[in-house]
Amino acid sequence: MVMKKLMLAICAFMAAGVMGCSNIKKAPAVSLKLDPQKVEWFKDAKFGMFIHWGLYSILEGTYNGHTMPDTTFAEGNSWYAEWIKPRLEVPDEYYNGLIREFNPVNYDPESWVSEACNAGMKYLVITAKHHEGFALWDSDVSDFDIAATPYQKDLIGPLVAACKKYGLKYGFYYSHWQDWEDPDGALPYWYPWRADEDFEQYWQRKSLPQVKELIQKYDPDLLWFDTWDGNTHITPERRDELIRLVRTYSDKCLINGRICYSNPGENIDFLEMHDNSYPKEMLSKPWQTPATMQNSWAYHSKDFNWKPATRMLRYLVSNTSMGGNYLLNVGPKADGTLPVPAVRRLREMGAWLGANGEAVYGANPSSLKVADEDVYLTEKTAGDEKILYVFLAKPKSTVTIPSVSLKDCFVLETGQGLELSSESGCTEIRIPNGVFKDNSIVVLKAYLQSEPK
Ligand code: FHN
Repeated sequence: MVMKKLMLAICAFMAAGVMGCSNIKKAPAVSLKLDPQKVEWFKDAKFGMFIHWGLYSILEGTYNGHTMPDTTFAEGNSWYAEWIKPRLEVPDEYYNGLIREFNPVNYDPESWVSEACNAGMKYLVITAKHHEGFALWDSDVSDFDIAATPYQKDLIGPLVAACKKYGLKYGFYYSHWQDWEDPDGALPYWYPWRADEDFEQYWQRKSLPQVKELIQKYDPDLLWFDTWDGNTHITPERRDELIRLVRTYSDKCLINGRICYSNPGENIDFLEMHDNSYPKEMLSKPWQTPATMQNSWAYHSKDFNWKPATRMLRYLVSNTSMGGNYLLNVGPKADGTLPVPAVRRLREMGAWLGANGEAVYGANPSSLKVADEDVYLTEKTAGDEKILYVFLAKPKSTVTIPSVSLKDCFVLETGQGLELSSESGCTEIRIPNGVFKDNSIVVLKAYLQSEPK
């Protein structure tokens, strides 16, 4: 295997020398813009599962008696367990040696996918390679991959097969910039800046070829690249080179804005917010919030900061009302099992969506506004009728919808009819106390009266 990769690298190097550039640069010209119709599924889907899984999962946020966050280290003040290597100063030899321990014998991709489906999620995004540099598939251009573990078997292929079987869209997180194992990959900001000509080596030798591999081997529905504020090596030229590569080998794969967070350009397919960040208004493109269930993305056995399902549902509803998606993370354990608190929350969210999903999936933001931060609105069109959905995150006795007249208003889950009254062109909905039986979000459904012709 090592030999195979060495040979491939030599061939690529020789070809680049003979042709003066890599094969990737020779790809035929393609439009950098994807047909907007191909983003429609994403806009309708609203809710996806993010999965952070890699060698870091073995450490579970603790190394050598130190648990993150640990301020005795200069950069140790973070809960992000997938950052344990640089933050708790784990030596390279030790960290990269974890490859000899990674053996997820309980990995059952169908059970992951069925949990995602039962939670009401419509797509899934897994860290094919995070900043640590480790590939969850047998990569042709790197030996720091699953083939070098005791497990040996590809982890991505069976997950893709399970997604196809259950009808879930799937995508890959790929750390195209940070790579802490590659001698030329970018490092965290407190390390010396990688010289641009060195980074270019990594870019051509590993980053671009691995993205091409992921597309050619697995045909993903989306690619999730990762940069954030501040300086990166991702110039507009490299951003466009990567977009071109994706468009050359896939005519459907969506690209997120974090390919170059500070300058995503016009050709990405959706904007990606900062971690756990929720805009207060509509944005110019489809967008998504990547969100944690705990503080950490990767499994962290001492991070007990689990968010309640009701709070996470509120984030989902809030995003939906403003045209955004919610990509909620799960950090599996190194053995391949999902943490119990994550599963419980997924099932609670799925139960709520089972009753109220009609108001979420395929729904659009409403042009109507209610001046109450505990009320969210979405709209749908069904034939000639316009439907308004009103989400009540806190108990209320009345809600006034301005500038419209409504008819047939009822509680979506139970069908209980509600009284309406009109005044000065507004409609007041009266809600009996008994509607709020627990602390879950209550959804009302009403029809908008059409204007007289
Ligand atoms: O550094 C990563 C982090 O580990 C995690 O993957 C998140 C997910 O949005 N992205 C980066 C930080 O924003």
